[in-house]
Parts: sequence; C-alpha cells; structure tokens
Amino acid sequence: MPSNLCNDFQFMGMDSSFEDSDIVVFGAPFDGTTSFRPGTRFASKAMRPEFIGLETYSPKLQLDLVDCRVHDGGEMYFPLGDVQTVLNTIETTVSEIVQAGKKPCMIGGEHLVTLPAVKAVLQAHPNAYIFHFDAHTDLRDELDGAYFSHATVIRRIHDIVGDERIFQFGIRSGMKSEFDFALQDQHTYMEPFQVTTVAQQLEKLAGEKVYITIDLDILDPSIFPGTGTPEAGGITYRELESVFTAFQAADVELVGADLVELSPDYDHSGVSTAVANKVLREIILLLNKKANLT
Ligand SMILES: [Mn+2]
Repeated sequence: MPSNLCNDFQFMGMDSSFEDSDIVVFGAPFDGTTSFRPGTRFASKAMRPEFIGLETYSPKLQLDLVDCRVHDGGEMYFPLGDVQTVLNTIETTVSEIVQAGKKPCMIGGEHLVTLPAVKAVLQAHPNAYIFHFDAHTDLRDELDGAYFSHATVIRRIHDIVGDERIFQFGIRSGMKSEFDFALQDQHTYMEPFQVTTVAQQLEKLAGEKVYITIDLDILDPSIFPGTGTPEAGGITYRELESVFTAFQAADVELVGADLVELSPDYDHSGVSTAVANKVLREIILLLNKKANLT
C-alpha cells in the first residue's frame, strides 16, 4: 500500500495477514449481560480510528509495534441476545487462533467474553495462570439468577481451574462473600485496591504461562469514565504501567490477553478510548516479547 495511505478501519501497525501473524487482535462486541449501563459493544469500533493518535513505539517498554506481526481480525459477529451462542462463537474463534499457533488479544465487550477465551486458551495451555485486573471481584456465583454474567466471570473460571491459579489486583467492589472467597478462603490470590504485588507474584511463576485479563475499570473513573460500572478509588495509569513493566521483567510467557469494559459513549471527551488504545499497544508488545523469546 502507498505509504501515505492509512486505513483507520484497521488498527495502525497491525497489518499482517492472519497466516503471517504471531498475534491476532479482534473485537468481541458483546454486552448482553451488562448489569448497569450497556455500551461496551461499541468499544473496538471506537478504538480503531483513534489508535492513529498513538505512536507505534512505547518509550516505557522500549518496544515498537512495527517489530511485531499483528493481524487485526476485525469484529466478531454473533446474535447478541443469545448468550450461549455468543460464548460458543468466541470459544471457537479463539480456539482457531490458538490452534494456529497464534496469540489471541481480544477487545470486549463486557467481561463475560473472557470466559470462552480462557477456555479456548486452556485447551492448548492447560496449566496457564490467570491474572485479573479489575475494580470488581466478578466472583459472584450468580447475578439475579444468571450463572453466566459479567459479575460471575472469574467465579466461572475458578470452577474450571480451581485454587491457586487466579491472581486478582485492584479490586475495590464486591459482596463481602466474594472478598471472603478470595481473602479468607484463599480460592484466589487477591490484592485489593492496588497493584503493588504483581511482580512478586509473577516471580513465583517463573517459566509458567499466563493469560491476562484487564477490565479497564480498574483505572480511576477520573482517567477512565467511559465504562458501564465506574468505581471511585481506582489506580492511576502510571500504576497500571507498573504492571506492564512487571510483566516485561518477569520470566513468564503471556499466552493470551483481553481488555474489556470500555464503553466509549459515556465519555464524550474520548480520553477513555485513548487510554484503552494505549493499554492495547502495551499488551500487544508484551505478548510479542515472549513470542520472540520462545
Ligand atoms: Mn469491572
């Protein structure tokens, strides 16, 4: 393509074909179980034309997207009202990506989309650990009778992987029973409010594989208002950046990632979308770093 033409229907710098890629980015625009304000289905479509506002180079990680082979797979298509079909479709798609030897990087959508993605990644990497960044516990066993919900997603993943496999950070909202599930009964590792122990936990997992799921509402609503269930008292972008540098330094292999819960239309300034894009760039660079080492 001529160098001064830009297709902003595609993420800048993610122009590898599927076959040539190491990492596949795609949108999973599902918000069917959102408990409060819907709108995350519009996240990835809002992010693409704004991504051009970033540089491909990350000064913090000293890595550049132009050195990565990334395919922008576009948007998944599914019947939004049929939760089980949506989950099955995501699992099948992520399986196809993983079975082709590539790493999935999914943009939600609400947080329930993480469940089928993790299931698909676990088929190839059954011992992978889950690192979960969020304002919310997401450990409910059900929400208003719904077993599959963005408020139950980490509990459903725990049903599959069991104890000592899930690490949660930045959590500041949930029922007492959910906090007890993590902190008292230790079914998961949880650091409430902050992200200061990420490096220390990763150190214990040297040589292991990790899936990372970032609910962007871990960030304080003052920097990230564009989300369905904003929760005051969140971390700063700088603090989230410390998570990226911890992963960069750690001897673990990232085998998949997602970022969820951007709901762009609640933030007319557009800053939330810009923040989401910067997080996306750093996550891709981290996925690629380990791809190069292996
Ligand atoms: Mn959340």
